[in-house]
Formats: sequence, C-alpha cells, structure tokens
Amino acid sequence: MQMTKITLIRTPSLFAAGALTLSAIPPLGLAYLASSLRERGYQVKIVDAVAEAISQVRPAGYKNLHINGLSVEDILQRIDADTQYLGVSFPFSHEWPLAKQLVKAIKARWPHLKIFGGGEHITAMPEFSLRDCPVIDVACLGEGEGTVVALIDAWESKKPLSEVGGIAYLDAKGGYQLTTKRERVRDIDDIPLPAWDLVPLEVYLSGGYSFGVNIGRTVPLLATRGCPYSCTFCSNPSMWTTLWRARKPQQVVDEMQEYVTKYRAENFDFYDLTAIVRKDWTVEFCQLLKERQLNITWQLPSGTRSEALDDEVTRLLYETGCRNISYAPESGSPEILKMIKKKVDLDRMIVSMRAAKKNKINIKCNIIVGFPGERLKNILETYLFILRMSWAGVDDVSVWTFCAYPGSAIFNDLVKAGRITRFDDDYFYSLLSYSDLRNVTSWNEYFSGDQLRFLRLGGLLIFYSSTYLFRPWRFFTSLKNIFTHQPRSRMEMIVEKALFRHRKS
Ligand code: B12
Ligand code: SF4
Repeated sequence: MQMTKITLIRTPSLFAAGALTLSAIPPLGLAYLASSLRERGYQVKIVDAVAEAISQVRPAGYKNLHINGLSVEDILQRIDADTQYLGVSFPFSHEWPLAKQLVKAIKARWPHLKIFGGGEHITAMPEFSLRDCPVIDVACLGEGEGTVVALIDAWESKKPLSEVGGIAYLDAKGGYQLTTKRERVRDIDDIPLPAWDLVPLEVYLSGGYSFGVNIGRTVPLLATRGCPYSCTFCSNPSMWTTLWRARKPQQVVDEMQEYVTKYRAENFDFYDLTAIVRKDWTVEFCQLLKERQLNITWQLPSGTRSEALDDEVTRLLYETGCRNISYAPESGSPEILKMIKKKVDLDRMIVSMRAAKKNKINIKCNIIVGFPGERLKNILETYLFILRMSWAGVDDVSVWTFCAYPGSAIFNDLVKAGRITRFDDDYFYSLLSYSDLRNVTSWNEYFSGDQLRFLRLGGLLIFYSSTYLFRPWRFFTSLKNIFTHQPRSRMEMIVEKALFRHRKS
C-alpha cells in the first residue's frame, strides 16, 4: 500500500536591510509537526526554503526589503508530484504577502494538493488569511501537533472538516467556519521530539546560525510551552492561551544529551516564551544537567521573567553552562507597564540582573518605545531605567519601537478604534519596522515614525555610551572578542557579523 505523502514548507524569510535580528535558525515548529505526523504513519518531507539557500539574498522589490532563501521556482521543483497534502508555516505576519504569493504559485502548479497552514500569523487572522488566499483549504489554529494529525486523518477517511477541532475554513458557499477550540496538550512530555533528521540541520550548526549569541554548534530546544501572562502588546495569549506547561527536567536533559551525541551540539538556545517561571523546576533541571557533565553552554535568548532568577538560581545557571539571558522589562515607566499589563517589578528585576551579573552571565534586555498613549514623560522614565540597567552591569539593551501585531489586545483595540483599517501589503510590511533601524511606523498619537526612530536611537546611545563610561574596560574586552571572533554579547555578535560577514558566505 502506498503511504500518504505530506510536504511541509518553511517559506523564505523577509528582512529589512537595516534589520539587526536575523531569521536563519532551524524551524522548530515544523520539526515538531513532522514528528507527530510521522509517528502517525504518514510520510513527511520538509522543504526548508531558508536552509536550502542560506546564502541567497535578493531584493524583494519593495522599499529596502530583502528575501533570503529559495526562489518560488526552486520550491516548486522540490515538491514531489505524488504529494497529497501540503502544509505551510506562517510564523510572521510581515511575511504574509510573500508567503501568500508562494502558496498561490504552488496551487497553480499542483492543483490536486490540499493545502493547510498554521503558525502565529494565520492563528491571529484566520478569516482574513483564508479570504485573502483562498487556495489555502484549512487554517490550523494554535498548537499544531494534535490538529495536523486530526486534519490529515479526517481528509484520509473523508470525515467532514467540522469534526476536526482547532481549524477554520471556508465552506462551499464561501461561509467562514470555525470549529471547536482544541485544548492545548497538557502533558507536553507526550509530544514527540522534533524530527531534526528531516531538516538540513547541519547548515545551521556549521554556519553559526543561532537565536542567541553564536558560541558553538547550536540546537534549539523547548522546555516549556505557553506563558501565564497576558501582556496587551503580545499575540501569545491568543496563540497559546495562558496555560504554561513545563516538561520534566529529566526529559529536557535527555534531549540535550541526545543532540550532543547525534549532532555534536555545543550550545542550546531555548525558544520558550517564558522558560523560567518556577524556581524548583529550574533548580532540578540545573542539578540534572550538572550530573550529566555534558560540557555544553545554553542560553535563554527570548525575554524571560525575573521572579525566579535570584542569586542561588543564577549561580546554578552559570555552573551548568548558561551564558546569556534576555530579560524583558519592555518599559521603565510604571504607568506604561500597567497599561500593557506587563506585570514586572522593576526594582526586583534590577536585583535579579545584579545577581546574574555577579554570577558572570551576559544579560540582554528588551525595551519598547512608542506604545499607543505613551508620552515623552514615559519615555524619559524608560531612559532612566536604561541608565539603571547600565549601572547594574547589563551587557546589551535592544530598544525597539512598538508594532501592532495581529492577535494582540492592542491590535484589536486599534482595529476597533478604526486606526488600522486596511490589511494590505503596506500594513504587513510596516510590522518589520520593529526590527528595522531605518523605517519606523508609529502607532502612537504623540510621536511620528521619525520621532520614534530618533527616540529609539536615543535609548541605544544612552545605554552604550553609559555602559562604556561606567566600565571603560568593557570597550577593550568587546574589541578583543570581536576581533578574535568570540563574541560574548549580542552587540559584539552584530558588529562581528557586520565586519566579517564575507567569511560566512
Ligand atoms: C525563535 C523566534 C524567532 C527567531 C526565528 C524564528 C523562525 N524564523 O523560525 C528570530 C530570532 C530570528 C526571530 C525574529 C523575529 N521575531 Co520571532 N519568535 C521566535 C519565537 C521566540 C519562537 C518560535 C518557535 O520556534 N516557537 C516554538 C514552536 C514549537 O512554535 P511555533 O513555531 O509557533 O509552531 C507551532 C504552531 O505555531 C503551529 N504551527 C507552526 N507552523 C505551522 C504550520 C502548519 C502547516 C501547521 C498546521 C501548524 C503550524 O504548530 C507548531 C507546533 O505546535 C516566537 C515566540 C514563540 N515562542 O512562539 C517569536 C515570534 C514568532 N517572533 C515574532 C516577531 C515579531 C519577530 C520579529 C519580527 C521581531 C523581533 N522579535 O525581533 C523578528 C523578525 C525576523 C525577521 N524575519 O526579520 C512574533 C511574531 C508575531 C507575528 N504575528 O508576526 C513571535 C510570535 C513573538 C511575539 N509574540 O511577538 N524570532
Ligand atoms: S510578552 Fe512575554 S510575558 Fe507577556 S504575554 Fe507575551 S510571552 Fe508572556
């Protein structure tokens, strides 16, 4: 009997020429999906359009945007004629215009294919996405493992789509149908480990591509899923709900050990939304890691909370190889923090940062300026907090401008208030201004995009000038790290990449 064939696609990535964040890292979400489908008995192939042409960059033909990865024609050629189902990941809203063109081209070449999509973007805008790109048969919302398996099972057994939980589709009359919500997986240890054997992982490992600072062959990991908080600028509460679940520490350490043996992994980047929530979990994880003596490093590059990060925990983190942590205070203004429902205590966070620094961990902090309603007074408070972080010894601060991401509460408010009216390409591309130093779109009533750009640069200037003033030796250490190709902080990594980029290509 012929096996059912499914192809999963990671689309090429889109970035602005002035962007500081790179997107060439292994597609963890797709690797997880592939594994669940394979375990169910389906034959799965992943086309990773970024890894398969990692050094191919071409202008997108719009403003200063560039595309990294395979061309549409190259992707079409990689889809086998006997594939029955095709899944596409849509993690970023700013990539929607590009990704949608690709999906339309695939359907034109392979009209028999049933196409399904998933990821952060399509979860936030399912009806819009289905109508804007009607060749997508089904949108899978939220966590994908259970949904894809149920969907393919339903298609295979000719069961109606209405019986599959967690999806949306347009019916024969063009009516929008949303099925019952699918529960998040509660025992996340039951989710099969990512199918890295289906991804060209070595391209990322040997090329030095990482989410955190590049300090060795890096494999991504997830120790937890979800986040218990509900910040209004963040799309995660609607994507993952507020259910936070952690894997058993033992399972995470086993997975790390497996990658050390299989892929010669030297460093692990945790992609968790909020990895460190419980102190007891973190302590148990570190103790197990210590016992294994894996001789690896690990990092927490996505912004984390600080409540559980005290002197004892940060010491343990360092002893077990943790070298970089990102904190996410987002603002230094108590008024703004309240408005965006970011439940952080800034004084406690500074105490936690000092403890991490004392224990030799590099720290990066994320700041956002330009929230709707934010005034100069609030931004000045944030500048003051930036100075406090610099005094506390923080190594890097990223100052971003606020972006209204679909799925977030602020986005919904802006739509209701009639301030976002059109979802055209300009709107989606404007979301990239978050990581683009040259172009900023303002969603704030008091500042224009150019003013916010200036205020963001002001924040960066305050941080980096004060940090070298408070600790002049750091300047020389940074120079040494850059020129010996051993960046230890984010800024060093960015400068090293900018100066020696040709070596990588
Ligand atoms: C790692 C990461 C990155 C990496 C690269 C991500 C990548 N290309 O794969 C880097 C550091 C480069 C990055 C950069 C940016 N990121 Co980022 N990133 C993440 C992060 C932390 C983890 C993604 C991940 O792997 N999650 C774990 C896996 C298991 O989850 P998943 O990918 O969502 O997949 C699951 C489901 O979505 C679903 N699914 C996914 N694909 C598919 C496909 C099908 C067919 C189906 C059925 C289901 C399905 O099933 C999967 C398994 O359950 C997320 C937040 C988060 N934790 O999710 C933000 C996130 C994706 N990033 C975000 C943003 C905004 C950015 C930036 C624009 C800004 C920034 N923060 O710097 C830049 C832009 C990059 C660029 N192109 O210039 C937003 C996206 C919001 C949006 N609507 O666009 C997120 C959601 C964070 C947030 N809430 O703000 N990011
Ligand atoms: S910003 Fe961070 S803490 Fe807030 S809801 Fe999103 S993931 Fe959770």
